[in-house]
Amino acid sequence: MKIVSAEVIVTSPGRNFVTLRITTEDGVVGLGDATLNGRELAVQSYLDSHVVPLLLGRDASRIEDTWQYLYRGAYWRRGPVTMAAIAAVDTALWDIKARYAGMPLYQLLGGASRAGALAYGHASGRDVPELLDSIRAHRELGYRAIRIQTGIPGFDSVYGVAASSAGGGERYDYEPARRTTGDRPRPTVETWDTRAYLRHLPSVFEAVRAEFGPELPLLHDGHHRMTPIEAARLGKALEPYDLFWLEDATPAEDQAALRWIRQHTTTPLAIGEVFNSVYDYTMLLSERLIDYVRSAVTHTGGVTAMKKLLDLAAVYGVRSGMHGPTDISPVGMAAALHLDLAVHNFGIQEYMRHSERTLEVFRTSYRFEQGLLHPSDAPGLGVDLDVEAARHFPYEQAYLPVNTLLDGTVHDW
Ligand code: CS2
Ligand code: MG
Repeated sequence: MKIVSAEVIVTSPGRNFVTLRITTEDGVVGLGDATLNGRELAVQSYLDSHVVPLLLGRDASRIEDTWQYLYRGAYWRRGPVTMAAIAAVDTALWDIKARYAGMPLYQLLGGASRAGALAYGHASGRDVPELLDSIRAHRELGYRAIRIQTGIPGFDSVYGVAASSAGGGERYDYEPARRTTGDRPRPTVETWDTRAYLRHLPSVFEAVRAEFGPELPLLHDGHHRMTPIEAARLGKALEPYDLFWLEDATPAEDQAALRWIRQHTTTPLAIGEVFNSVYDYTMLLSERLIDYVRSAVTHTGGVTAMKKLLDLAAVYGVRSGMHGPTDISPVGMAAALHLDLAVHNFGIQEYMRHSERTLEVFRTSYRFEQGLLHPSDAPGLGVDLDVEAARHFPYEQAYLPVNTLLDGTVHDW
C-alpha cells in the first residue's frame, strides 16, 4: 500500500479550499481537507514543502505511525497550519484504508451508534422579522436545530448575519471571508460594542421563543467577543430561553475564563473551533467547564486526533459539536459525519450547506434527511474530487474581517 503521489489542490469553487489527494501504488485515492480560512496558502506551502516529500514511498496503511511522524518529527508542534496539514494526511489515509476495505469509514470507527447525526443550520437576520423568516426557511429545509444570529441596532454588519438572510438556502448562507480586490487589498473592518449586544440579545430570544415555542433547539455563537463576566451575564440572561448551547462565549485560549462563566450560569457551553489539539481542552474537560467540543477534523489533526479527543471528552461527559461551516470542505464535512455516526458521545453537527458551485468540484454522497445527516455507505469518506473541474476555479485571496470597538481598538472577530 505504498504512497506514490500526494498532490495539494487549491481550488475556489465559490470559496477557497485546500485538498490533499494521496494515491497508492494500486491507484487507490484518498482525500484530506486542509482548508484554513484566510490562510490557505500557508497550509499549501507547509504541505508542499515539508510534508509531501516525506510521504512518498511510505506505507499508507500506517496511519498512527504517520501521524506521530508528522507531529513529533516536525519538532515544532501544534498550531493551526501544522495541524491542518497533518489532518489532511491523516484523513486521506483513513479514506484509503476504508476504500481498500470496501467499507464506509464509520465501519472502521466502531460502526453506527445512531441512524443519523442531528444537524443544525444558521438562521440569521438583520432584525427580528428577518430572523424569524430565516428560521422558518431553515425549518422548511428540514433543520431540527437552528443557530440564531442577529444584527444589533445601529451596526451595519455583525458576525453571522448574511447580507440578506431572509430566505435561508445557499443564496443567503453567511460567508465570512471576503475576497480582496485591487483597491481593497486588506480584510474588511467591522465594528462592535458588547454592551449594545448584551442589551439587545435577550429580547431577540424572547421573540424567537414566542414565535416558535420552547422545544426548538436554539444555538448561539458569541464568537469570542465577551469577557468572562460579560459571558456569565449573557448566559444567565438567556437561561429562560433554554439554549442548546452558547458558543465561544470568550476567547477560547483562556481556558480558566470558563470557570467564571460556569459559576454563574447553567446555559450549556461549547468551545473549540479555533483549537487544534487535545491539549487546548485538558482543563476544560477535566473540570467539566464545557458541554460540547467544537473542533473540526480539518483543524485538529484529522480523524485519528479527533477520535482520541472525543474519547477523552466522553470520560467527562462532554459531547461532540463539530464545526461545520462552509470553510470546512465537503471532504472535512464527510470525515466529521463518519465520526458523528460512530462515537457514543455525539452531540450535534453544524451543517452550513455548501454551494452548488462547490459541489461541482466535490462530489459528495452524504445525505441530509429529516434534520439528520448520514455519511452514506459509499467506500471510504464517500467524497470524490473532480480534479479537472477544480482547475477551473483558481485561488482567490480572501480574508476574514477584522473587528474593532467603537474607538478603533482591535477586538476579537
Ligand atoms: C463560526 C464560523 O460556524 C461557526 O461557528 O464560528 O463560521 C467561523 O466564523 C468561520 O469558520 C471562520 O472561518
Ligand atoms: Mg463558531
